[in-house]
Amino acid sequence: MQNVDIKQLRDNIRNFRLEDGDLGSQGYNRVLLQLFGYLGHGKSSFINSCKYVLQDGENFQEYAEVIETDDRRTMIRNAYPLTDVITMVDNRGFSTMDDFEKAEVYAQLGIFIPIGQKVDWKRNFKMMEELDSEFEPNCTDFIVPIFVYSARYHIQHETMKEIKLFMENCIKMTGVFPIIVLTFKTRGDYMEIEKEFRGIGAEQVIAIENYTNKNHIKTLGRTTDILMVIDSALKNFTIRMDQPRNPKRERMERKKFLLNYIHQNNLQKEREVEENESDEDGWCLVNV
Ligand SMILES: Nc1nc2c(ncn2[C@@H]2O[C@H](COP(=O)(O)OP(=O)(O)OP(=O)(O)O)[C@@H](O)[C@H]2O)c(=O)[nH]1
Ligand SMILES: [Mg+2]
Repeated sequence: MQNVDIKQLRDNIRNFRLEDGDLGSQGYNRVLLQLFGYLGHGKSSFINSCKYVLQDGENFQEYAEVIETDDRRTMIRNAYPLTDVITMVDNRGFSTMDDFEKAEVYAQLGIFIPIGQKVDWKRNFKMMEELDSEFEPNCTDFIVPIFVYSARYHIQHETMKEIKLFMENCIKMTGVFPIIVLTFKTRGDYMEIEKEFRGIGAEQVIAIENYTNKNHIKTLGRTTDILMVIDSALKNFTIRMDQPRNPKRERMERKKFLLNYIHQNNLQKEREVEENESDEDGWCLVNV
């Protein structure tokens, strides 16, 4: 990977145009790199790193706020343009990855929740109503999901099984297998974690070390790794554009999938409440 020409890679990204394929841009006007993942795994830092490697010089700036403490987190889904046609979105990190959070992530990934809005992880599926009254559907963004995971944390087998199902739904919401970005490359056994992700079908797993306020001397390896992530995202766009696409229909299908997912979860939760209530009734009868 270190033989890649950084200047070439950077120029390709800076000059990337959506209409260069044989079939043109097919209605898309932006590639949206949607970052998601657990709290504090380096999503905001990754955005700053991407902006940094695309600019000349070593004047590091914090575009996306990086949080050093556990009590303040990225709350608002902000968009950060990298070029005229490539934008990154800093989604709110999830903590438990329960059914509510998952549904919210699917809605964020599919851009069924407007960008620039504060995200409250709701303890219900109220977003279904919001989805139904969607005002201006967004059919012009080509979404590439990027799952950010810190190489400092080993993944349990059971959690990996859950992540696999989660990834499958992310594909349904975007049409693309999430690119896995392993942050903190020098702080953990990233090869082991890479193997785990490849084991669940991930094709693009790239370990990186983010540039941060404290440490931003540009090095060949770090810069190349980060540019490779953006380059991989664009390759996903290029390959999907080989086929005729219908952005409106694809979005309709995603919405259908999301509504059905939420509906099924609602039913499941109602069943659980009913079961609990009948257990309690049974308990009362036994104890009168
Ligand atoms: N050494 C090192 N530190 C990192 C790396 N990535 C992030 N950090 C640090 O990890 C902490 C959390 O990083 P953030 O970028 O705020 O993480 P986040 O995923 O945006 O967090 P939330 O918004 O809370 O979900 C900060 O102190 C960063 O400086 C990395 O690759 N290497
Ligand atoms: Mg953040």
